[in-house]
Amino acid sequence: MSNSSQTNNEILDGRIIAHLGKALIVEDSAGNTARCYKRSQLEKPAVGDKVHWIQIDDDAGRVESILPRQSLLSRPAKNGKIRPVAANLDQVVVIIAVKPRIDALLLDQYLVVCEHQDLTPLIVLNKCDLLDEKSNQKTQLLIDDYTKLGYTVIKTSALQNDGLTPLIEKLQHKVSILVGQSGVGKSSIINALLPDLSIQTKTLSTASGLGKHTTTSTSLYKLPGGGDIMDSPGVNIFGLVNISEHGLADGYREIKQYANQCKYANCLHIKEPHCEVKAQLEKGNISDGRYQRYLKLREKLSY
Ligand SMILES: Nc1nc2c(ncn2[C@@H]2O[C@H](COP(=O)(O)OP(=O)(O)OP(=O)(O)O)[C@@H](O)[C@H]2O)c(=O)[nH]1
Ligand SMILES: [Mg+2]
Ligand SMILES: [Zn+2]
Repeated sequence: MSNSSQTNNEILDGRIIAHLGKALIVEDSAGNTARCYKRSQLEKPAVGDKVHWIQIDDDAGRVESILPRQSLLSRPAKNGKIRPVAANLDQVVVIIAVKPRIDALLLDQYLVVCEHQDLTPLIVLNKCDLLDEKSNQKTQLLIDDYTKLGYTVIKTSALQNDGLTPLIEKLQHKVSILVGQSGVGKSSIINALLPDLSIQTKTLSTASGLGKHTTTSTSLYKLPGGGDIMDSPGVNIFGLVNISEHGLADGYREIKQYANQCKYANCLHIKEPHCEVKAQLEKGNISDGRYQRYLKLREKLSY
């Protein structure tokens, strides 16, 4: 059990709310935070990890152990290893932006990972204030492809505080992470949801150089109505590491739906005869755009 007494070596409950280089920010059940480092033999921690820790000083401590994780999102690291990013997530909020363009290939990539890791995805299309009538129609067609598949798509403008109410509803009482390319407005959305917070966004930091990620580490914030939201750096956070050829196909809901009707059990829905996926594509029951992106991701993964 956690309490705020300063007895040394007393095991306390906590949760990692930020990971800053070597330092971990741990929050106890009373909401106090401490800057901690981890016991040297401990595995790599992730934001969202529930931990046991001991207090060493007023606001400093050491993480002793990581409690079992309900889920873990990882990303590939430079050395071919996998690095944990966020733990105990209920939901992954994939942010795409109207401008400079909607990166549907990246969106599909995130969705495949969510399907693969059994994480609930939510799609947010931000910067909708930049849509004009023509681009709005085109965008709606793309959105329709996803809603037909059962995905929820919320249109927002962090700039104009639009679309935040339906977003808040989806975030209530859940632990969510915002992912997406650098500059799509992840931090801006969190700032719009939590106006007292003021996380640095690109506008404030253009002086630090173009092309740089504004957010450099993952952090967790509490929503007033219950629920937590994590901001992440705009890196291609999870890649498609460890996803097999068939895993990729299964990550497309519409392909998975028809794959068991293909003649060959190992059909990859490319040029095989009697492929039900191709048949449904020709009938217009599978979106051509989604299918083309499936092929592109195959190429990207060089199967
Ligand atoms: N027009 C418009 N601009 C927006 C909106 N949301 C964010 N922006 C702008 O987009 C830029 C990038 O926003 P950030 O919130 O820093 O983006 P990010 O996704 O957190 O980027 P990284 O931290 O680098 O991953 C800033 O200049 C924001 O002001 C929006 O809804 N409409
Ligand atoms: Mg950011
Ligand atoms: Zn097939």
